Amino acid sequence: MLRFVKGFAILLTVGITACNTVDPPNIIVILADDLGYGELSSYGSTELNTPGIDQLATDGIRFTQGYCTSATCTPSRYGILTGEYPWKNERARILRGDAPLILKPGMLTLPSILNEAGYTTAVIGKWHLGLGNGNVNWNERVSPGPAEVGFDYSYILAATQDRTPTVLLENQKVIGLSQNDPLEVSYKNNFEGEPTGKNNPEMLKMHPSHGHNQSITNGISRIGYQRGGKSAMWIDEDLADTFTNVAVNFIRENKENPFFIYFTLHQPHVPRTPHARFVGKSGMGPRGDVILEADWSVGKLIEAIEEEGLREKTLIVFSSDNGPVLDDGYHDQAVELIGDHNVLGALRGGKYSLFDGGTRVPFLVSWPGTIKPGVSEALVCQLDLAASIASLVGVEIGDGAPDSQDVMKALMGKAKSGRDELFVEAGSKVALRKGDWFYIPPYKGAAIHGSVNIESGCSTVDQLYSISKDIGQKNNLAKDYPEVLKEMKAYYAEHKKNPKK
Ligand code: NG6
Ligand code: CA
Repeated sequence: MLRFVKGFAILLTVGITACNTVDPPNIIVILADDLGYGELSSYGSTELNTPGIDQLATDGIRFTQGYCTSATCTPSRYGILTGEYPWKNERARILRGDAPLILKPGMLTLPSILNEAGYTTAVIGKWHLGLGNGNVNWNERVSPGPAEVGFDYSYILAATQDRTPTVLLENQKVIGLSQNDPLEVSYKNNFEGEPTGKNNPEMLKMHPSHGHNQSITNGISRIGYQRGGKSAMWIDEDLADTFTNVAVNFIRENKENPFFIYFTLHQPHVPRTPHARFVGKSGMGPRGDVILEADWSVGKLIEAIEEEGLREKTLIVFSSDNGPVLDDGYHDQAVELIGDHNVLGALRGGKYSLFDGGTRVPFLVSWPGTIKPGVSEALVCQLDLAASIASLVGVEIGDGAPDSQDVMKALMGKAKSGRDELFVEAGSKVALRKGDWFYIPPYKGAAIHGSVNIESGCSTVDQLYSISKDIGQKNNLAKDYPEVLKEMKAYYAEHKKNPKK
């Protein structure tokens, strides 16, 4: 399926620069977890100061209409790595910590494209795309996993910080495991004698507000059960330092050849556990503090790139896997201490929502010396990274990454527009952005997700919004523009197939 374009191969081997080809830059895709559109200073936040990430806005392009494909994590990440809409894959939904890998081994993926182009590829941070075949023995190498879908190196948190197993894996082996204390994981039943958040609240330093009352690690109860593996359990407060150090080392060790890092931050997803250095720094409690911690982490990566003299040879993309949420299951004062911080900017909705707040996210692309800094209104999606980067490095993807569009010109600031249309999803529900219009079909379901207090976007009637005139999606124009509505519905019916149930 992959075909390595000859010109680029020559370029690599002979080391000459063809006039219409670029030297392959290192590529780093940084993904925050649940960071909203309004949370960076560069996107208008007056309450949080994010100089680390903002460097990428200053020396790169800040996209105002950059999207992920889904308002939750697993499907959104599926979209980035495969270039396929997550609603086409029944299994691309929020996964348990013991779920099997939902990518097919050997399939074309963003890292496999770069592998083909001679890059050394790594994923460092949160994975949440499943591991193994469904019956994992955590005490052996877990396979298939990142290596089987194009990553040469992996250092990952298996699912989410709030799900078992609460261990890290390096190259698909649990780190720090002792043979005498094997790790077992279950999402059905607790293991006999093991404490839980539900039965042993006295052991908790952070209490759940909904769910999250099963196995306890480090004074925090999670979703899912586990037993054993005590020597391998992570300390939440150290995760940021660990992932940052691993990424910095990877950069230093691979500086001679092109590399790709998919650096997936675990912040500000729950449980929010800032290192002591960041506690109290935001004035917003743990949620704000971990955003500052994530910002530090990104700053450290950029610093390492600069120290190695690689800044002009490195393309960095920063984005978020879905929109923001305040109370996502723990009492951590995210709601109480939010003050004037506007997580959404002018958008409506948030994580889990069909409205723009679910999927319109910070989106920065920086490559000093090659990309001229600026602000772009082009419609671009993380889904497009696969085809765009393939075109940049000269790999033909044939019928792989089927929904990914080559928008490299827009990403480089050389075109004002990106893609013309985009389907976004929340759970099993899908909406359509086309041109300036945003269409949400009628859906049954509560208008507000009760536990998180976020508008779902569900309504029993058709919804049609003009994004340029109504960024907050307040005025439903379905009745005023029957012709547009008809066109949107027709396009939707024609292209949105294989629905998830
Ligand atoms: C939800 C969890 C939420 C979060 C989410 C996944 C409960 C009550 N809520 O089911 O806390 O873990 O799944 O988030 O358990 S995501 O960003 O990884 O998609
Ligand atoms: Ca997420």
